[in-house]
Amino acid sequence: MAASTTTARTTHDVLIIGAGFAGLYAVHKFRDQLGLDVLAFDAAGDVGGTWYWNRYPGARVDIESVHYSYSFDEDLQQEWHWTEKFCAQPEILSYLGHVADRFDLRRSIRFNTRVTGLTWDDDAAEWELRTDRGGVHRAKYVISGAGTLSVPKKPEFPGVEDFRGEVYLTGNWPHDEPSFEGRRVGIIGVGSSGIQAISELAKTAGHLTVFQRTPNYATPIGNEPTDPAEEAANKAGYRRIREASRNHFLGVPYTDVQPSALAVSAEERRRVFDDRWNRGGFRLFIDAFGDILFDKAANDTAADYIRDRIRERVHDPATAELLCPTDYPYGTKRPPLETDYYEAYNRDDVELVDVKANPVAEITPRGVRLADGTEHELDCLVLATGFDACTGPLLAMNIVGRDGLALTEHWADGPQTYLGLMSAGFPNLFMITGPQSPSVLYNMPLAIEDHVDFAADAIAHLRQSTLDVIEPEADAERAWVEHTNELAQATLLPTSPTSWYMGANIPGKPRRVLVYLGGAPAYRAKCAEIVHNGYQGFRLT
Ligand code: N01
Repeated sequence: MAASTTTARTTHDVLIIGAGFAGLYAVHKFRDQLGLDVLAFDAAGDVGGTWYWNRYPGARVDIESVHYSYSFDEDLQQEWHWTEKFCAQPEILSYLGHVADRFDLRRSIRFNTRVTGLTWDDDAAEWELRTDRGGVHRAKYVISGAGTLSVPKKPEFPGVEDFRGEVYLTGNWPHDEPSFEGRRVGIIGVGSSGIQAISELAKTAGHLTVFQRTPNYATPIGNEPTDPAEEAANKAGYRRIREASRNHFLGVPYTDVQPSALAVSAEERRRVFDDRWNRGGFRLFIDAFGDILFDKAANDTAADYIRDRIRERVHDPATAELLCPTDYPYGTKRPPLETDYYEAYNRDDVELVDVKANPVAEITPRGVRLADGTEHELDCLVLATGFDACTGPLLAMNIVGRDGLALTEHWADGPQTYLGLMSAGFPNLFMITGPQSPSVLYNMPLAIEDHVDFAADAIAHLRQSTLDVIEPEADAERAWVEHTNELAQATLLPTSPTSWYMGANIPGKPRRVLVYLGGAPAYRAKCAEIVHNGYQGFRLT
């Protein structure tokens, strides 16, 4: 993709940050449906957003592709064919490329262009956006589609720059696929990325060393090739499927959840867990019993079940025990989905190293040295160590709002938003799937469409009313922050010591819930009510 070379000063109606699911839909919505003059930016060389960067072996969606896709255009959803139930990264990237072609979106996007600053000009009532290519662009409205899991956590291991082998970040994987054939590979991190990568790396590496700090509750994804009959039925019923998805907590049309794991017999519980385990996806987490995320005793039944299944799959009992999470409830860290993950540890050439008991002390030129002095010699090191989630992408852009207020200052104690969409003091800046919205706990493409539609309706409303500015009232923002915190306190989430949901994976990051835990339907109803009441809680001027 040819990069734009302009350092020009330009003015538009809407500036859009990102060319992933959010940015692409925003370009289409504002340019083609509202008829506005838009310009978008992405640091990447082409469209794709998170699916552009996360191209590590095994990268795959964990919500069924038929659901994890745009719903805004009937022809698009009818014409596209997914080859698998849960598609791998290259296919998702092709899909986003197809969307860009179909709606001719690339002509409105400057690629290889990173947004380095965004400042509100109160006199002109518009934003000034600066890029690393020297561009200065102005617009009344800014849509951030900068993503939620798009800023990889900085490597926190001393000596990493002196390692003589190759270092790869799952969240910023090279385009030329590295070869691991016959090589000594180490990987740090067993979250969703690590687990997907380990399952694949185990097949090719000469020797794979997995450095695990906190084991995870991974359950089967249940991937399979697309069944033509099922595809035809899905396409015929897409309208109903999307409606059911939008009325579900997680944005998927699952319907079998029972109220309580504690209200049924042990046999019935086992039957439900077996059924969800065998069908795969997030069913065991979200479609088994409704109290798993809220009641520790209910959660224990699911956690015990998963641990039993891990022990069945891993031959060496000591390794199996090391892979069993014991010190945090199931689902309080994002549960990964897997294919043959646990079986990888039955191979002679895969070794599991416990870096909770014996932490990584440093990266040496030859490999990884642990606190007790043991050194693991490696040719390649893969860091699957996660992201500065939800707030990181926004705080990285040097955003300065009304009266010189920096977003970093306003959010010093954690994100302050209204609806997870706007922040007081930052007028006309819409943060698509921002912190304190359902975002990563909602099917992302649908969450994105809802937010972009909200922003488009708000802007259309302003224009019809010959108004210029929408901004949350400070009281409404305070109440929303309180509400999201209260919702989190009613769940088991705050009990996890390292979950990125709570900002707990980044040293020094305030421990605040980063997602809205009331579920997508309640959130959508709240947004609709606010609009119905004349954008209640927003100041329109
Ligand atoms: O990151 P993570 P991720 N020493 O934060 C370990 C989405 N996603 O990239 O738990 C040793 O989950 C850390 O250990 P601990 C999905 O929402 C989706 O895997 O902090 N270890 C943990 O094991 C997901 O939740 C898909 O003790 C260190 C790991 O690194 C989110 O992205 C695929 C360490 C980080 O796990 C993030 O997933 C991939 C240290 N100093 C991602 N620092 C799909 O399937 C960190 N770790 C769609």
